[in-house]
Amino acid sequence: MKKYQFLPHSDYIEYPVEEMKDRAKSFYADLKRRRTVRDFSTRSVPREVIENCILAAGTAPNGANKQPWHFAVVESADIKKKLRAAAEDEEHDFYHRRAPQDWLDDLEQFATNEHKPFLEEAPYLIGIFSESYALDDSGNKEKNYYVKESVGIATGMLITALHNAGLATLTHTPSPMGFLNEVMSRPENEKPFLLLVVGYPAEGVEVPDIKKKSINEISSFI
Ligand code: IYR
Repeated sequence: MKKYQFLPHSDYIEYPVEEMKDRAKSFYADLKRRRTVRDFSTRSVPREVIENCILAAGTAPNGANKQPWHFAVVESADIKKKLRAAAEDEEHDFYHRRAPQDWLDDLEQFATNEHKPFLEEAPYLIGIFSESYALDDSGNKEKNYYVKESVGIATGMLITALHNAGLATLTHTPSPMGFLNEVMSRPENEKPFLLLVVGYPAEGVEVPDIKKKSINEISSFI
């Protein structure tokens, strides 16, 4: 097993306490502005922005540095069309047959439904896949660790990076989403995690008036 060389962590920056407080506060203020939108503009976004946001996501902490993720970025109108058709099929089944009433009740306030025009309208769809195992150059299986945790963290960082760049996202979770492998030509060691819709919000878009839990509700200091 190869051993890493250890180097001084010269990229680390410690901020003076007052600056640390300001940075934490302003980062929260900026992240608080992030909202999921369900209507996207068809305006194009430079590929370079998407690439840098994916590179940022790829810096996520992960099990044994296996980096068990793949980001399949869809630009092709033809693939978007196929994804929309497949997702709408599954979602129709979800909204009209499979979803239990309490789940539908919880979703009602967000006005979601089985129609997914954003899958064709947004300039980018990013299929996020988790590698349940890796394959080496000779096709042998290699173990990955904490795959869901790793991919979940990377996805959060991707959403944050995209927001920071001034783009909106929608975390779309078609269920089941096995069709993503076929439509996006991904191998069987990759499991679809979610589909991230990326672009500018449609003009005049509205978002539900939701509230976030308070610090006391989401944390305890013991
Ligand atoms: N996957 C469906 C339903 C859905 C589920 C949850 I939980 C949401 O927060 C939003 C939607 C869909 O994408 O429409």
